[in-house]
Parts: sequence; C-alpha cells; structure tokens
Amino acid sequence: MKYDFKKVEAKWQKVWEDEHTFHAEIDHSKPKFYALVEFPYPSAAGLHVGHPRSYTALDIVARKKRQCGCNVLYPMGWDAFGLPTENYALKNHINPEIVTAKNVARFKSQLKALGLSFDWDREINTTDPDYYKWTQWIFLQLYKKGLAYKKETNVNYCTGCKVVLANEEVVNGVCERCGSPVVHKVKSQWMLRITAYADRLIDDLEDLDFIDRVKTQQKNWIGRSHGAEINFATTAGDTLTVYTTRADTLFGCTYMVVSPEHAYLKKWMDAGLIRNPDAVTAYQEDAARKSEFERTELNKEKTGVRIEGVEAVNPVNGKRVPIFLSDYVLATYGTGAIMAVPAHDTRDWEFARKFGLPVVEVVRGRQASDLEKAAFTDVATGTLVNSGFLDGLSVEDAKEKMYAWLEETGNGHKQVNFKLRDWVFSRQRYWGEPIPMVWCDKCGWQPLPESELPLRLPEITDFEPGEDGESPLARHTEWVNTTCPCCGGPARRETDTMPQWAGSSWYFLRYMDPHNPDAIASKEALDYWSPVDWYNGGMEHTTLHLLYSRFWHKFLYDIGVVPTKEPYAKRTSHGMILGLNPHAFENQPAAEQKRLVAEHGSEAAARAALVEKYGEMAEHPIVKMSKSLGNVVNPDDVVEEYGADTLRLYEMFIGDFEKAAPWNTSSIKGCKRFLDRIWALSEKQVEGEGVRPALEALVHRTIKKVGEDIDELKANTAIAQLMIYVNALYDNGGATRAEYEVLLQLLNPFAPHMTEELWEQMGHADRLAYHPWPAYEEAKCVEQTIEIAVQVNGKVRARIRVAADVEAPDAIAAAKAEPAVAEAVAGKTIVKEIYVKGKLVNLAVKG
Ligand code: ANZ
Ligand code: ZN
Repeated sequence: MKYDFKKVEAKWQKVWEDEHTFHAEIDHSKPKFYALVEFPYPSAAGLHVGHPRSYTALDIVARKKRQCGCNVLYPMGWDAFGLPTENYALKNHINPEIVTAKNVARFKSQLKALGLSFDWDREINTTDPDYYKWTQWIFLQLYKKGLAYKKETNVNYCTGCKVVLANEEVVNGVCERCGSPVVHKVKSQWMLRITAYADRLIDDLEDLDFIDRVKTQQKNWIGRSHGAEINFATTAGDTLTVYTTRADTLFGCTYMVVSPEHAYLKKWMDAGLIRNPDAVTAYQEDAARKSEFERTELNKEKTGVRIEGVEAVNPVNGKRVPIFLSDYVLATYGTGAIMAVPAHDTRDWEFARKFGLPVVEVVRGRQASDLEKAAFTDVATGTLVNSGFLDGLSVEDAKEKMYAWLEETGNGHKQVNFKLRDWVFSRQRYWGEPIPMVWCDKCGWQPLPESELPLRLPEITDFEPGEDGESPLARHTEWVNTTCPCCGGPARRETDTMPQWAGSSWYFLRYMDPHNPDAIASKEALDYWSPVDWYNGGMEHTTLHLLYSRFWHKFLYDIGVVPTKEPYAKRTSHGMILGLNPHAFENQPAAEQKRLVAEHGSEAAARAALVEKYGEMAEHPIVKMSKSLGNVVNPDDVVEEYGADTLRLYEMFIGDFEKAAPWNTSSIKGCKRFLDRIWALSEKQVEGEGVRPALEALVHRTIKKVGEDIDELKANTAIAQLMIYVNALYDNGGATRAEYEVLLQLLNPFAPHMTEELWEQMGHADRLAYHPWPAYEEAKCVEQTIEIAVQVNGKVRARIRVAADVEAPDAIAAAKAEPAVAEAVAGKTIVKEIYVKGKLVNLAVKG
C-alpha cells in the first residue's frame, strides 16, 4: 500500500485536536518542561518557510520530552499589534481588528497543517483586551515604581511610518521596517527606565544557558564601561566635566571637545563669552541635520569649530587647553564632553592632525611608537611616561592611581557608564495598547485605577496619523475627554499607544494561565511552570524583545509577581532559511551559463554583465527570500506536494540549526523518499523475537545518538543516523517487529503523522506521542560481533558472524564449520588459510 500522506496527516491532526493530545495541565507527579518559540506576528503574507524551522526544532524537543515522561507545555499565540496590520487597514479602510482576525485564522490553519504539538487551548493574542489588560497593568506598576516617566526627548522619527522609533528600530540611519530616513524631533514621550536594570541585565547572564552570541550581543548593547568623571575648570568660571575610560592619560590631554548640543554653549553664548558665535551656531545647525549614525561613522573626516574666548585648565598639570565643539562627541553618552588625548585615541589623533593640535605621548609601548603615523592605543603593553607621579606604571596601575588622586583632590571620581538608553515607549499610532494614563491640568499625570482596565481602544475608522506626528486617537475627543481619577475634574487621556514590544515582553507568563481574569497568571501556575526551560528565537531579537522581556520579568520579580529572577533558563537561535538568487551566475542552468560566457567572452565578463543588469545583488547566489526576486517558498505548497512530515524532516535536515541555509527543492525529494522507504518497510516484516543480534549494537547506538542529538538541536545528524539504521534494516531483509518499533519511536518527533499511523497499524492502542522513549545500554553500543565473508578460491560461499575480537584460528574454524563452506571444500585439499581481520576468511583449495 502506497503512503497516502494527505489522508494520514489529516487524520492525525484531527485526532490531536479532538483528543487535546498536547494539552498540558499542572501535574506535580511529573517533572515539568516549558518549551517556547517566539510567537509570530500574523502578517498578511502568511507563514514563511523560516517559521517552521524554529517551531519544528522545539517541537521535536517537546515531543521527546513527553516521551521521556515530562509534563510539557509548548504553547503558541499571536503578537498581533503593529504597524504592517495598521498600514494595511489604513490602505484598505478596514479595521485592524478584522485584518488581524483574518491573518490569525490563516496562520493557525497553516501551523496546524504542520503537526506541531502546540497546546492550542492556551492560545493567546496580544490584541485581545483580556490580554492587554495585563500589559496595561504592568505599565501601571512600572509607573508606580517610578520606572515609567514622561520626558521631552530628541526622538527618532520615521518619515515614512510617521512614528517615533526606539534606537533599536533604527538601522544604519533608516527605519528598520520601511527603510525611510529617520530624523530627529523633540517630543514628549513615555519612557521606561530599563537603565535601572543595566547592571543586573549583564550580571545575571552569567548563570543562564544562553548561546554565547546572545550573551555577547546583549553585553555589548548594554555597553557597560568603567572609567572616571574628571572636572576641568574653565576661564568662563564653571567646571566642564568629562567622562573617560583612560584616566591614566590625563597628562596627555591637549584639548577638549564638547558635543554640538552641550548646554554650556548656549550659556557661554548668552554671556557673550564666545568670540566666534556665528561659526559655532552654524556648526550646531549642521550637526542637528545629521543622524547619530552619520555622526559616529568611524572613517569619516573629522570636523569641528574651536570656541574662541573660553579655555579649560587641565587639573593635573595646570595647563591651559582649547575647547572645540565637534559632532564626533555625542550629547547622549557620558557627559557629552571629552578630554582629548590625541597620542592614544584614534579619533582624537585624526582631529588633532586636522587642526594642528599638539600630540603629547604619555604611554609608551615596548618599542618607540611613531605618533606621526598613528595613535598608540595598546593598553596591555604600555608604560606611562611624561606623567609625573604615574611614570613607570602600567596602564591599569596608572588608572587606579589616578582615580585615587582625583578623589583626594576633589577633581573627579570613578564612574560606570552604559551605552543602553531608556526605552522610548510611546507610539503615535492606533493599533497598539492604549497607555492607561490621564492628564489633569490640576493634578498632572494620573494613572488609571486598575479597576478600569482594560482601557479599550475606541472603534474608529480614520487611522491616519496626524501630520504633526500625533496619534490618530487624539482626534477622537469623545474618547480623549474624561475625568481625573484624582480630583474628578475634566481631564484628557494619553493618546499615544505602546510599542509592539510591549505585549511580547511578558507573553510567556500568560501561557501559564491564559484565561485568568484576576491576575497575569495564578501563583500556582507561575510557581509550577517558571521559568521557561528552553526558548528558541531569532538573533534579530537579542537586543530588542529578549532584552525587554528580561527587564520586565526582573521588575515583576522585584514586586513579587513572578518567582524567578530570569524568564528563560536556556536560549538558542536558529539560522535563517534563505533563497537562491535567480539572477546569480551560479544559479543559472548549465546551458544558460555557457551561453552567457560565449556572449560576454569570459565567465568574469558574464558575471559583470549580470551585475550590470540586476545590480550588486547578482553577486550573491544565496539571498533572503523576497517577492521581487520571486524566490519565496510558500510552506502551503510544500505541504500540499510532499506532506508536513517531509517538510519538517527537510527543514531539520537542511543544515546545522544555528546556521543560515538555502532552500533547495531537490533535496526535499530525498526526504520524501526516505519516509516512503520507512512506510514500505512496514510490509517487509521479518520473523523473529526482539532485535536480531546483527542489529543489536546499531539499535543501541541509534537510540543513543538520536536522543543526544535532539537534546543538542542537532536534528540533522539525528536524521542521518536514522538513515543509516533504515539502510541496515533493508540490508538485513527487513525489520522484526521490535526493530521497526524502535524506528517509529525515534522518528516520531520528526515525522509524527506517519509514525503515529504506523504505530496504530501495528495494533498499538496507545498513542506514540506518549509512549515511553526507548532506552539503550551503553555497553551494547559497541559491536560485539561482526559479519565476515568466507571465500573459497576467491569466491564468496558464505557470510558468518564472529566475535569482533576473534583470533585467526577461531575465525577459520568457524568458516570451515559453515555448511556451504564445508560443502565447497569437501574432498579437496586446503592449501592456504587466510583471515583478513574484520573482513574475510579465504580458503585456497586444490584437487
Ligand atoms: C580620554 C581618552 C584617552 C579616551 C584615550 C579614550 C582613549 P567607551 O569605552 O565607549 O565608554 N567619550 C566619552 N564620552 C564620549 C561622547 N559623549 N562621545 C564620544 N566619545 C566619548 O569609551 C569611552 C571613551 O570615549 C572615553 O575615554 C572618551 O575618550 C570617549 F587614550 O577619554 B576617552
Ligand atoms: Zn485632577
């Protein structure tokens, strides 16, 4: 009987749905295991083939854990607020709620078609008022603890989306989403004080089982640096404070730089102290037009203006130094001012060369450095020179000594700084959680009483953001006008909404108790399921979602809501699934390649012609899937043609899990054939009890390998081992019942539909999904016996099994005892007997 995957897959998906096979309940008799994948944004495009890579990988882990006796929670939901839906709704004049419902329905049916063992009874949706009630509740708690505050800030404003973006959403000066230029604007915004958790967000990484890349990226993003603040007196009478990580180099400071936004500039200007105000103002205006990215580009030519009329005094040697303004100093880091040490800092060196400023060496390496050519920046080998009481010290020792001197003389102090900024939490858009705050002219900002949550989005039809960047909600005065929770007088609601990152910052908690009307989740559920045992998701979320949710979770821990200080015990990340670039030379059919080479004269010229025609992209054979390249693979089509089990198997077999991999339709066929072979094997039953001796070691090894590989997300090598096993079964004429059962058990997490069907066909009444995972014995993993050939005069007469470490005389004796061999040598004289270790016995006969 041929394998009818359509029928089988539909059948089992229905069984799992009807039986709630993967529904989890609190059960203290079993160890719990909480597996989590990032819930998708239900876009109009539907599921991408990239989604199943992560979902299937953890599905395999979850399925195996169930079979190992764990109580497994593997949930799914929808991160459904956000701009694309709103933009779509705007364009088509439909309420985003309707668009969302439609997209969710499609995503859900697509996911169900993949046979993922999600507990659909725990499905959540961030746009559901019963859900966002708690998102708003968390905001109120943050507000009450002083961690949410309103501030006039210079924000990133996307000219395309007409919305304020977080720093994390600006990539290379353009909007991460739409690619439009991002400009600076001053706006009053709600901010979340994530910086209050900066130290803990770094320090607590220590105990987590996160892949190194994630830890490193989070640390770098938070950017903790240790240094000092140093005060310089100025001729204007006030003190200019700088932040430096190289206090040891203070004797080498030959000038100072302030950022174009530094507050002293206006002060000195207003006091008439600056003798070149026009040049200063012109430079400030110029800088305001540039993005932070443009300003900090390392290899850009340094620019700046010297402030005529004010100078500073280096506190350690009393020398006068000039002060410049330059855009290479950022207003938002440290104190917005630096002491420049051109001998030992590359940016300062370039600036000093351009403006003809002195370069004073204060750190010397083992060899003399040529400061005409470059700054000497090596801290490990340097020794202090020209630095009074620091001379002869190493950089590290000199820093310590300088810190002590600064504290003693009152000229400064040690200081820790972070790159991390507070989180801009307001968005001027409709499709997000309303921020539950009310403005009263008398009482100021007032939090909405918790009893009034959820604060629902009003049903409106005009979602266009205001031209001035106001939220569309601002136009709806009937919603905006309210009464003050404090004095009962007239008041106005906040009209900004939360960013998309809000709902996903705590969703893993809601899965634990998704329908609870009185709390985020019950204490019992939180105590039982926390923390998430294994979380897999994209690297692109490392400094956004992953950091934000750790922050919220730590806050919830501090106020006693959750029992663990970290949300996720383990974090892994999958590589992207890429597509083949149809324009790349490599991906042309052989005939076309030949034709191109003939037309252009050489392969190099042919490649150049493709680049000419299609742009630089044509140089890359493997690229992101995109509509414009027409290389997008729709998972529905793959399921339709090959079935879900094949898609799952293929996505796991495609390459090392953490690496990007190109989609390759021809290797899907190989996965399909593999499953067909296993199906066909069900009709090649071999008589016999248990596992045959010839296969025993392989069976034990396969159980061990597949189990260990699943635990390490090495599904590809687990599948390879299963292929070896299946080949061995074919080589041995088929499978005994026991041998086949092991195969189905081990393959079940990968291809759950087919294996469950075959399991049932074998007469099992239980579900393979919960059948105990097979055990292996370490000692039996090594081959005890081996098969060798027996030749008579070079012709194979038999195959026999002997002990793996058999000695030649015993091997030869066993060979002669074999009936077919005995017959072949009967009546003849054996002239030579040879045993080739592990391979064969050859008998040479005469007569
Ligand atoms: C003097 C010095 C001498 C410096 C030297 C470096 C090398 P991280 O590690 O990133 O914290 N700096 C301080 N504030 C700045 C700002 N707002 N914009 C641009 N640069 C700023 O780097 C700290 C160093 O970056 C500080 O140490 C300061 O330059 C510069 F041989 O001070 B240093
Ligand atoms: Zn009031």
